[in-house]
Amino acid sequence: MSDEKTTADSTPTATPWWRTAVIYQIYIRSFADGDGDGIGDIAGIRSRLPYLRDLGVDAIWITPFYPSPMADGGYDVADYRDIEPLFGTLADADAMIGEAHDLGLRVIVDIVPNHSSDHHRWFQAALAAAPGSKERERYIFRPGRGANGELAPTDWESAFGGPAWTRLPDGDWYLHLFAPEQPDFDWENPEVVAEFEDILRFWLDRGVDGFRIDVANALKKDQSFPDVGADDENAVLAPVEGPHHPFWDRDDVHEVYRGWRRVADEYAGDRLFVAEAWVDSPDRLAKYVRPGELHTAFNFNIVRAAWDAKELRTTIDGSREASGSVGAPTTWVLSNHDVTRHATRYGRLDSTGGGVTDEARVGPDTPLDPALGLKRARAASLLLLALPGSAYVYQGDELGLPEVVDLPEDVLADPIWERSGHTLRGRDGCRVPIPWTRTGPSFGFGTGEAWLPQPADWAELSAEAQKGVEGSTLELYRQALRLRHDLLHGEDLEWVEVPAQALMFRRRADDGSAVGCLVNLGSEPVPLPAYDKVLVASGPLDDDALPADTAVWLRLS
Ligand code: TEU
Repeated sequence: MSDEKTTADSTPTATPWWRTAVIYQIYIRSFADGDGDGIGDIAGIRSRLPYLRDLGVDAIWITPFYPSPMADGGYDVADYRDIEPLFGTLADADAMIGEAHDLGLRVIVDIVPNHSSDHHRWFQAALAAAPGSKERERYIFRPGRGANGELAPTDWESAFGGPAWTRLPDGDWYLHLFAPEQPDFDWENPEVVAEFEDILRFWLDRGVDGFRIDVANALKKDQSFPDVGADDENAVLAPVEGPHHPFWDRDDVHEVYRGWRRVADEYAGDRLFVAEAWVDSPDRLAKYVRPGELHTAFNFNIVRAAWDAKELRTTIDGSREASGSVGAPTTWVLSNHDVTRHATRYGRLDSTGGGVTDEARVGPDTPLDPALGLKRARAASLLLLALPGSAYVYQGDELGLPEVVDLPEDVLADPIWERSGHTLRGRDGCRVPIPWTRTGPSFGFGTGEAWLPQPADWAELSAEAQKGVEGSTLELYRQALRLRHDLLHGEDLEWVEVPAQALMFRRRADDGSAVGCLVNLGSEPVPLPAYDKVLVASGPLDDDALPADTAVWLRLS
C-alpha cells in the first residue's frame, strides 16, 4: 500500500494525464477469471495487465469490486472498504494497483454514492431500528400516503422499472431509484457526506488514481418530495436534467463534488474524477466539470448519436464548446456495460442509425447486418481515438465484439429483466465474458464455463486469433493507440470541408506535421485529400478514395 498523501506536493501539473488519456473499462465479472469459478476477478485482471500495456491504453477503470450480493452486478455495495470475496482480497487489490503502476497503467475505481446494497451495515441497522430513528436518517424513509399510508410517498419510478419506493412491514417506505436492493442514501445527512469523503481517502491512500462516480447526477432529492407528474418520460433509464426535476441533475448536487474535489486535491499525482451523469444538455453536463468540481464527465453524446456525418459533427462541436467553456477536456465514449455494443448498434437496419435510444435496445428481433456494424465500429473507433480529449474503450471493443442478442432467458442476470416483467432483456448482452483464446471451455476467460455463455464464433474474435494479424480489430486499435500516443497530445481540432456524407478534421502532431482524420459515413466512396502518408485505416482503401463506412488517418502534405 502506498501512502502518497501529501499537502506540500499536491500542485496539479499543467497538462495532467487525464486530459488526453485513453481509459480502458474493465467489467470485472466478465474480463478474466483467475480462479476457474466462471466469474472474472482481480487475479484475472493481474494476469492480463501486460496485454493492456501492449494495447497501449493509459489507465484502467474497474467496475465495482466491493463486497456485494450482486443484485445489480456489484453496483449494490455492501462495504465500500473491502473486496468482494468472489473477486479476491484487499491484498490482491493492493498488488494489482502496484503491478498496474509498474507497467505504467493508472487505476480508476468505481464509487457508488447514490445508493448502497440493502446488505450494507447501515441499511441493516436502519431496518432493525424504528421509523423516525437516527439509523433511518442515513437513507430516505418516508411515511406513505393514503388513509393508512398504503400509497407510496411520491409517484417516482425506478430506473429499472416499477415504483421507486418499497414498503417495510412496519409501514415505512424507503426510496430506491434503482432496484429495491439498492436503497438511496440521504445526502442531506452530514454523516453520509463525511462517510464518503472518508471512503475516498481510504482508496486514495491505497494509491488509486481516481474514481468513476456512479449516477453522479442523482444524489440530491427535492426535499419537498413532489410528484414527477403523469407525463414522466424519464421513468425507465431516461434521466432528464434538472434543476427543477425532483432528483435528476439538481443544482445542489454540485456541493457534494466541491467537497470531493477538496479531498482529491490533498493528494499528489493528478487524481481524477469522472462523473457518470446521463444528462442531455452539454451545458448542464459542463457544470460538473467547472473549476473546483470534478475533472471530467462521461460524454454520452456519441453513444446517442446516429451514424451520420452532420449529427456527429454537431455532437463533437457541442461537446467541445461546453466543456471548453469551463476549461475541462471532453471525453468520448462509444460503448460501456450499460448500452448495446456499438459493433451491433451500427449494424441496425431500422431507423435508429446506431444511436442509443432508451426504448430500443438491440434485441433478438432487431434487423441487423453484423458485418456492416463491425465495419462502422472500426471506423468509429478511429474517429474516437483521433479526437482531442480523453477516450474510453470498453473491454472487447478492441476485439470488435458484438452484443450477444440471443442469450437464453434463464441466464439473464440484469435486474431490468425481472423488474420489467420479462419485457426488457436488459444489459447482459454487452457483459458476456471476453474470449482470450481460440479454444478452452470459455475461450481462455477461465478454466471452466463462464457465467454467461459465449457464442461459438467468438473463437475467431479472441485476442489470440487477432494478435499479430494485420487488419484485425485488435491490431487496428494497437496501431491507432500507438500513433495517438506518439503524435497527438494537443487539444486542437480544425474541420476540413469534405463532401456532406463525410467528416474530416486535422490535428497538429507533436512533430510539427498535420494529421487528418477522414471518416466516410455515406454509401459512396469519398476522394482522399492531398496527403503524404496513410497512417492507419479501418479498412482497405480504394486507390485514392475512401470507401463507405471507413475511416483513415493521414499525414497531410
Ligand atoms: O448507471 C446509471 C444509469 O442511470 C443507467 O441506468 C443508465 O441510465 C442506463 O444504463 C443507460 O442505458 C449506473 C451503472 O452504470 C449501472 O450499471 C447501474 O446499474 C446503475 O448505475 C445503478 O448503480
